[in-house]
Amino acid sequence: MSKIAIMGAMPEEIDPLLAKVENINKIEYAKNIYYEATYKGKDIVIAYSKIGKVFASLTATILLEKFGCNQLLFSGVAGAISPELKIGDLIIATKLCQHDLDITAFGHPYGYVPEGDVYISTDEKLRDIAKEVAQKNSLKLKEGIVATGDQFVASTERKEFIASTFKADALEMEGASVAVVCDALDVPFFVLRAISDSADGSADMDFDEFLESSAKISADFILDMVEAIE
Ligand code: 4EZ
Repeated sequence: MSKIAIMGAMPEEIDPLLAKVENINKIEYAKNIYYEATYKGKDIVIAYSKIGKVFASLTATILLEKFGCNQLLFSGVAGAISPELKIGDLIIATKLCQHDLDITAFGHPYGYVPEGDVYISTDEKLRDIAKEVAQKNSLKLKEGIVATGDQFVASTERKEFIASTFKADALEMEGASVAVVCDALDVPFFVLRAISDSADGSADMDFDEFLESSAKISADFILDMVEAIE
């Protein structure tokens, strides 16, 4: 039986999920709250991790190892890099990287550590389901590279570095760490983000203005995907 983990980083990213799911059972564990629930007859577990790679890997690990989830969907907001992406637009990650991982002093590429990979790919079947959902609802959905780091990017310089170094289309602060966990445990995973800002000088103000509305766009899409998952 499938048990689907749905993760966000912030309360605002999971609240629109909690508003629509049924049979919620709240469990406190490891200084966080996990919500077992059902949606259209499917078992899910929802949690927000808190912001950043460390909290996100902790939560992802618990969702898989303690709650036994056998697939993981991340829902949230992101800063746009690709000029195609406007506020409210959806992007699914083909692969993710850590833009702040840097042992280049030893001649290694950015984002790389020995025995790791610069990029980790998301599950192709889940991406296909996302494309079906987008088509059915006549929604625009971009596929691209998502770069993750423990920084809220609010400068064109940093944004350009991430764009040119990783060919990234969007950036956020959790995706690649969740990817590391799911890849290590061989669990199919998927990352969806709706754009809240453009990671530039006005990113902080845009983020505050659009966090809630963009988070809801992502969450509503994720629930349509849950329905479409076999
Ligand atoms: C992190 N999330 C932002 C959390 C910011 C402030 C209280 C997504 C995100 C993001 N991350 C949206 N825009 C971003 C940006 N410009 N840089 C990094 O996943 C919390």
